[in-house]
Parts: sequence; structure tokens; C-alpha cells
Amino acid sequence: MSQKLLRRSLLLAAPALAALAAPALAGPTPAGKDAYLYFITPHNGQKVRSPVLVIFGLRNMGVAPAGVKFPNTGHHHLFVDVTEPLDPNVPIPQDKKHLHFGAGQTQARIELPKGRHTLQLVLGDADHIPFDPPVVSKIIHITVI
Ligand SMILES: [Cu+2]
Repeated sequence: MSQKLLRRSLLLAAPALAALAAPALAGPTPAGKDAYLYFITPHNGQKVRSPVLVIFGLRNMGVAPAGVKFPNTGHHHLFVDVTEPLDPNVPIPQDKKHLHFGAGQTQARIELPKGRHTLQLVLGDADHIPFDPPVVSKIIHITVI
């Protein structure tokens, strides 16, 4: 491998290594005592129209933007039709099924296709890692008509 090519592959590898190291450095953030995460709306079994207004309810903890390390706070994540179990030791993925509300939002309007969907809220710490123990809502089922 040429010196130039080697340097390029190291540069490419660096962010990946940093991402792998981050959870171990951050460590699990303790959840607030009696933290309770829930949907204010919609409710389980509700028939709704898209865009769906989702309001996040949280008791006994506060909301802070992502990146802000303040005791007993986190930011909301909405899981849409997620079937894989939550891995509490790594940052929550960021994709169409895992929505981050890193500005500290407590509600959102989300576009969903017609049909049945599952929704679940997961609170993440400043580094998007679930708390210890994880602060998650019940999974609710909604139907978009
Ligand atoms: Cu996040």
C-alpha cells in the first residue's frame, strides 16, 4: 500500500473508530427516579390522518437539547415501526425509523403512509444513548386512514 493510500484509509477509519469508542467513554447515564415516558397523543388503537400530531409526555425527568449534559434530562426519540430490540449501550440510530428530537422538541407532526404502524418513545442522553435503565414508552399501535 502506498503512503498516500495508507493515509487516506486511516482518515476514513478515524471517524468510525471514534464512533465505536464513544459509548464506552460516555458510559450509561442513570435514569431519573420514577421516570415515565408516554404518549399524550395519539393513544393506542387510534385512527389518525397523516401528518400525525405526536405529543411526547415525560414525568420526573426534564428535556434538554442533544449535546447538553445536565442531570436528569434527555431528549426524545420516536421509533416508527421498529422491530429490532433496543440496544441500550449504543447511540440510537438516526434514520427514517428512529427520529431524533435533538433541539428539545416535545411534539412533532410526522408523515406516515396509510395502514397500521407502531410508535414508541425512547429518551436518550446528551450522546443519544438510552438511560440506565432505559426510559421508554409503551409501544402503541395506530392506523393511518
Ligand atoms: Cu438523539
